[in-house]
Amino acid sequence: MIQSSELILNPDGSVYHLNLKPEHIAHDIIFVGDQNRVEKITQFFDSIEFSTQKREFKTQTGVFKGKRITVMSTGIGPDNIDIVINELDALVNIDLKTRQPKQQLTSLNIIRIGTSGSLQADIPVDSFVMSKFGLGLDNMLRSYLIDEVSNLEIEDAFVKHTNWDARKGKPYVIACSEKLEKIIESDKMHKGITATAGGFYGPQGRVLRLNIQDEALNAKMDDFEFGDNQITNLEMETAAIYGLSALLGHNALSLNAIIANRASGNFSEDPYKAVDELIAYTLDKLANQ
Ligand code: R1P
Repeated sequence: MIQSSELILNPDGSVYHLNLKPEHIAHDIIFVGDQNRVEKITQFFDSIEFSTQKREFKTQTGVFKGKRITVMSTGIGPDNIDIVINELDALVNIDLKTRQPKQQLTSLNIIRIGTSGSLQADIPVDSFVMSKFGLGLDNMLRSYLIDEVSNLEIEDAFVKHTNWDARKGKPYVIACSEKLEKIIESDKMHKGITATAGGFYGPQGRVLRLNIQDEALNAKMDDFEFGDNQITNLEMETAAIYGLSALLGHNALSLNAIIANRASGNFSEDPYKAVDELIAYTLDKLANQ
């Protein structure tokens, strides 16, 4: 039995941070970072059966063209992803009354619709990136036993290429769900490795008033190659989503609208438009799979 200090439930039986009970979620789930992006998606739904919000975690479940979908905001960063995916998994794979893991496990389909900065000059603002791999620079996943799901070859090549300082912890690499990749892909999507940082400024090479440990890191990421894969973009959730999903048996795919180009220094003139287009693209693919 999982102790109540380990799997915390609210007085109404919902999971602690997400405020959700098992019946509130669909098995197809869209993650967004920003809580205001949830309704930008569900405004297109035929109906909405459930809404709730606690802190930055806003959830709505409804039906889009006959398909039941849950949309939820994860807030910013891998630490939030640890909360969101563990609590979602508990909703489907732990019996909350007996506090025992279920015998029959359920796989969720999780698609992130995010915003991100491109590292490549030829991936311009307002384009879309699908992450073949997540490259975690954040360490969150290293609290788990990840050897069975992580890609040691890419990790070691990246550590060597960047002369990575071991004091920052070892980067981890996790692949996307091939099943979801096939449903969502098209020639509109750039594909590559998405680097996930544990912060927005120093961890992504931004210098305001503090010196950073490796000023050349973004340039080194820009020219890293592994087979056909380049590091396309930098954001704060993808690798953590891929890692926990792989460990728990869920399918995950991350899509990002590129709103900044870190190589050229450009920022989108209309970042909301790019996100709206990615939302429309993703919903269309999900409905027509
Ligand atoms: C930083 O501004 C946030 O924006 C990006 C980053 O990953 C981080 O969460 O994604 P979202 O727009 O999906 O939140």
